[in-house]
Amino acid sequence: MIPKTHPRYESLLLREKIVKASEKGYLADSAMIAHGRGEAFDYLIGEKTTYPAKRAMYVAVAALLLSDNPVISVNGNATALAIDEIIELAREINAKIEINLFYRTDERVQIITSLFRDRGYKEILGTLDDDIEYFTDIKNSRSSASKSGIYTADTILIPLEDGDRAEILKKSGKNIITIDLNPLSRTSKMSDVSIMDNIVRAIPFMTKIAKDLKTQDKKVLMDMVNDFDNEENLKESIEQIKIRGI
Ligand code: PTJ
Repeated sequence: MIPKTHPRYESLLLREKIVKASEKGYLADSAMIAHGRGEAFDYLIGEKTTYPAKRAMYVAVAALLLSDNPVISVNGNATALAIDEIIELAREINAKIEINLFYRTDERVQIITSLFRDRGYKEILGTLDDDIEYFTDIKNSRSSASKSGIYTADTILIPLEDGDRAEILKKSGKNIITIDLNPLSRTSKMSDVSIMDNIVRAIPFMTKIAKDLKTQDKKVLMDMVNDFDNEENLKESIEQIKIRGI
């Protein structure tokens, strides 16, 4: 039991979630390393949502609301840290959710499927019985996607995504939004909108934004998307690390 007075209370709670998920058997072997990397970057930004991240989140939600077939991609870490919040966001923006594992095994897919279905989210995609398509001639799990989900999606939210997989999705012509605490990652650099924030803060904040933006005129949303410069925003995100580090 972690005392609430502990200065690193929130951060330790997240570690506990990751450990429990690992015990349940649905995390990748390297999930804790990925989490630790994220934690280090979060520490550098003071574990708070920065202004450039907020700006990116507004643009991301606008892009998702404008899309015909938006999909939220989930892996082991995202499920462990924010499953309820992801379901809430998906319902708010009318997006699908697809299990998309970098280290895909039937066992992991099965456990994650059950976690979503147990919460009443029956329409989860990327399951063992889903219709799978491949983006490239090389038929491996890196290039696989659900036919009615990521394969035909126009915009995909990919939290904590590996660079190789992000590259395949980008090359297939998708509009890519990432939530990644590392602004220097390949995924952050190649995405159309990169949110340098912790998934546990970003997803609920995006749901709030969606409630607000849903009533906006399409033209306003389109202007938000068109006026956004991801490279510039990432530079500002890196500046935030420098500012807080002084
Ligand atoms: O469940 P799987 O098989 O799909 O595997 C998931 C991991 C995360 C292990 C896999 O995709 C992987 O190896 O990812 P990477 O290449 O380590 O990239 C993960 C990125 O997420 C890193 O840049 C981390 O800094 C970042 N990250 C880690 N935790 C968080 C985070 N970003 C936002 N919020 C976090 N809590």
